[in-house]
Amino acid sequence: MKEDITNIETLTITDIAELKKRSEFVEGKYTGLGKGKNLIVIQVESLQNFVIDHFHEGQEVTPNLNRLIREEGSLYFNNYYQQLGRGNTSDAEFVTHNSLYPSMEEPTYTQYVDNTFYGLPWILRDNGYIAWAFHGYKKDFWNRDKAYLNQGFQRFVSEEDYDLTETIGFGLTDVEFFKQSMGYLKELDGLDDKPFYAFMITLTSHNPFKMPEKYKYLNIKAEYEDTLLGNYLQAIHYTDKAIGQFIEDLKREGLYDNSILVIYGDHFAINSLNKDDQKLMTDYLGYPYDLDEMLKIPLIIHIPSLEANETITRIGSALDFLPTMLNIMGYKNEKGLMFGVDLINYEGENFVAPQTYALKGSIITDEILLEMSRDGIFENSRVYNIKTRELLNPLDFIEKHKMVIEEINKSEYILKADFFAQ
Ligand code: GP9
Repeated sequence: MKEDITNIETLTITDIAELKKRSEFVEGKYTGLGKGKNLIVIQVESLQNFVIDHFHEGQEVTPNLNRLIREEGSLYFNNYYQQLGRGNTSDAEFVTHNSLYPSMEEPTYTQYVDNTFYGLPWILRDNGYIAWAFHGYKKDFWNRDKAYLNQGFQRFVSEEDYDLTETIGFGLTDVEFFKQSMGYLKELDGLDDKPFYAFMITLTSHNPFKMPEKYKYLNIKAEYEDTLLGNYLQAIHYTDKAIGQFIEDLKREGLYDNSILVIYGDHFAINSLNKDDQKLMTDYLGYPYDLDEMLKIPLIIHIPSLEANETITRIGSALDFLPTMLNIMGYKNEKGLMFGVDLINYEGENFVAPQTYALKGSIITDEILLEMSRDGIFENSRVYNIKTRELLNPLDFIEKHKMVIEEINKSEYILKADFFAQ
């Protein structure tokens, strides 16, 4: 069966009412714990979930992230997936902030640069915050400088604002990025008597993950020396160290206890669709390195006033970030529509609908992974039980597949129609 999965012409009144209902604020667990506090969100380049609590030859790969996860006040989402379109890292930002699917035609920040949005920066601003973005690379990369205006950022601290005292790969090292950003955070702190939202994007752990000798802190097992995996472990360990130093600096400057700190990965580092890398990873991890493991990124939220520590296993993706954060921050989304759910309080079945590295119509739930066939014929899709890896009949999941396509099409209509401008 070859099907028409193209765009829809309009949203019905019922569709809009249903989306509005879904986007309504519902009080629940942890609601409002972040109200009035600063929010610092760090989007980490290529941070995959498998490195969390992972040891290589007895060495802890991400000791600082692990410590943060174990700390009182931390929520760790260990079943959380990337959601990208053509704009890679920039789409990770877009989906995270807006709870809309990204465009699959062009990077969303380019194609819809002039659209009206009501994502996290705007909602926080409407509630008295100042919102700045930070990234140690060229401001026009991914069209960020232009797109950030309608995303709601009031200032973009980019490469031209930092001293390029030390660079690796693309640009400014993460250690320098965090060190120099602290000056701007101090400027932001209390500015106009307002709390702040700081969105920080790291860079050093970017593919091909080649670190200078002096920053190769791990002893890599001989067989992984100079492989993509060996290089990645070195790079992500370096970034973890930089984050650890930043957390210490936040404490020293008195910002830690008055800020919600969020850390998540933008997207995968090692591609499971490359057969050699898949085999290398499967042998290394001792379990199948398939799409589900590849697309999983960690999400960590630290709330200073929370006297609890929790690992949240409910499935979710970057699409769910905004409703989840709005619950914690205690602010309503009064003007926008969201396709994600609050991962802390939502009780229904959630799903992830990847469109990169799997075709539109693919779906991951807590139980199954349906991967659409490249020939577009539904019967040729691969479906398996996510726990046992047992192969299942795709026809038993056709309703889920249709639902996912509908969701993506509705979201795409919102972008194409510039819906929030109406
Ligand atoms: C550059 C950085 C990398 O600004 O965001 O983007 P990517 O190549 O990973 O999409």
